[in-house]
Amino acid sequence: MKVAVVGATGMVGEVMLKVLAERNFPVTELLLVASERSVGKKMSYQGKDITVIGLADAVAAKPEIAIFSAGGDTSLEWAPKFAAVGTTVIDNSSAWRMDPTKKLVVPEINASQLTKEDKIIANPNCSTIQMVMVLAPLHKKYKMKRVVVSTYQSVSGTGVKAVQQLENEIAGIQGEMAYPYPIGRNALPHCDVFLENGYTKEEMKLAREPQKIFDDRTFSVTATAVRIPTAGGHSESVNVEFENDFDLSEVRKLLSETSGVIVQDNPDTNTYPMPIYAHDKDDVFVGRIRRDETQRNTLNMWIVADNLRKGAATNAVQIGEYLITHNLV
Ligand code: A2P
Ligand code: 11C
Repeated sequence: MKVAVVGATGMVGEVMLKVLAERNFPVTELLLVASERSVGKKMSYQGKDITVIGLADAVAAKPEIAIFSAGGDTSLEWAPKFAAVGTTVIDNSSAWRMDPTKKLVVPEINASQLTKEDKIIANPNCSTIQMVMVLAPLHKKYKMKRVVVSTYQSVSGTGVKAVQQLENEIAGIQGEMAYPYPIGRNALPHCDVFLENGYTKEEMKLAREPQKIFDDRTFSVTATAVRIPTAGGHSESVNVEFENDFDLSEVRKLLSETSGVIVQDNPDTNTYPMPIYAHDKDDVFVGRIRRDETQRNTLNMWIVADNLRKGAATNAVQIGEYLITHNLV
């Protein structure tokens, strides 16, 4: 496969290259693509130096697959140009997610919808992916009615500038600010921009994307998204009300049998998911599984994953693997 990574010099791009190599993705030629600022720069992949190229040259090379993580504007402008030359684009930005003509895919849940005709495929938001990975088997069994989620998101979700802000604050250095306030020793109830309804864009992604992924509008999700001074890994407190009652040991069994989900849940040994443990792992971790004692058929959980891995790069690479193994590219 001739594969292009668009946004190769960015935070997700860097993890993308790591994941492609680790999973032995069948790459015959790798095109590393970034902005004009980076064209000509050399990057290494599996011990080989590759020169970064621009978008127009990448389109002209007609890769079979292009994995985009270069921001929504770049995706909106360039994904259709790749699609027009026959490339299948897997896009990490929010540009195409809610477009009714595009599929929003978490391979473990809904990759079977994909066909050869899907030339632009959307990767969901990081905090959505880790939540739906855990909700999917439970929804199938007990039918969700309503989800209340509060997130504790790492600065890596914002990008390099935010990671730098946190590092500068820790080192006591004055530098450029990615957030309107200090992030060290703080918590900002503000992820992405505010919308007219008073919610942030991140909160609305959590509310809307799961319905599209499950192709089901019979349940609702409400969210509060918070940025905390963690370097890698998003955490979520998730409260789910089901139509049907559940048995806690059956919930744990169902989750432990779910591919890509690891149950870490033992209060006796202080075992629960944490970003420090999920960092650099492809799985989604769930723990603190307990019944909400204030309401019928309702469950509380704590879900953690590496937002740059399953939340972004790993999920995109898994979509690519699905396309190849099912002859869709
Ligand atoms: P560059 O490094 O040349 O700016 P991050 O989200 O970590 O900031 O990374 C964004 C990625 O998207 C980088 O690889 C960046 O390249 C790339 N990028 C940003 N704007 C463009 C653009 N207009 N065209 C192509 N790539 C872009
Ligand atoms: C964050 N979820 O942590 C964001 C990052 O829509 O793909 C990814 C933004 C997106 O702030």
